Amino acid sequence: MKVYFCGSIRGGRDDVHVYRRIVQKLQSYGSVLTEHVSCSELTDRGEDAEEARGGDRAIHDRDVDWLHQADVIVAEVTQPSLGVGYELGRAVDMKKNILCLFRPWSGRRLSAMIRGAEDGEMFTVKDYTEEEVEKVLEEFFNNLKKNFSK
Ligand code: 6K6
Repeated sequence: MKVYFCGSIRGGRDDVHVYRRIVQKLQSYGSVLTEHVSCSELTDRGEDAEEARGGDRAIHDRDVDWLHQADVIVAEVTQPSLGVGYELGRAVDMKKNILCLFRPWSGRRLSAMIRGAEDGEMFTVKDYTEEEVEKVLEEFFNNLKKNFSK
């Protein structure tokens, strides 16, 4: 299974430790196309080797290509990020299976365009605490496997 993980980069890197924990768990279900999003060395400043290679267009085109390849999209949406919102919009259009993870204890309120996109089928929004993250992912992937085998 190919998993596309979305997390804030230029939107701010405060939650990178949570991204790391999510990606570690996701790797037990398949290959994570966007493992770099969880790397603590990747800052929000844009001084990244990948940028030097091809700039923002190369990043965009490669990520959209990976979105097409992905079987499932998992996004941590507590830290607002334009890029993550864009990826989710594109993924909806591609009819991908999507899980959005939000931590209400952050004091933030999730965008209505994400919360309101929940449809009980392909687009799931799950409120969680950091301690619960592995359990929440287990539940989601167990259900996903059941639906795949139907
Ligand atoms: C490093 C530091 C800043 O920019 C970089 C290299 N950029 C990116 N490399 C890979 N994926 C990226 C990059 N910038 C954005 N993305 C994609 O958008 C990721 O898949 C994230 O899920 C999302 C983050 O968007 P912003 O708007 O928070 O950057």
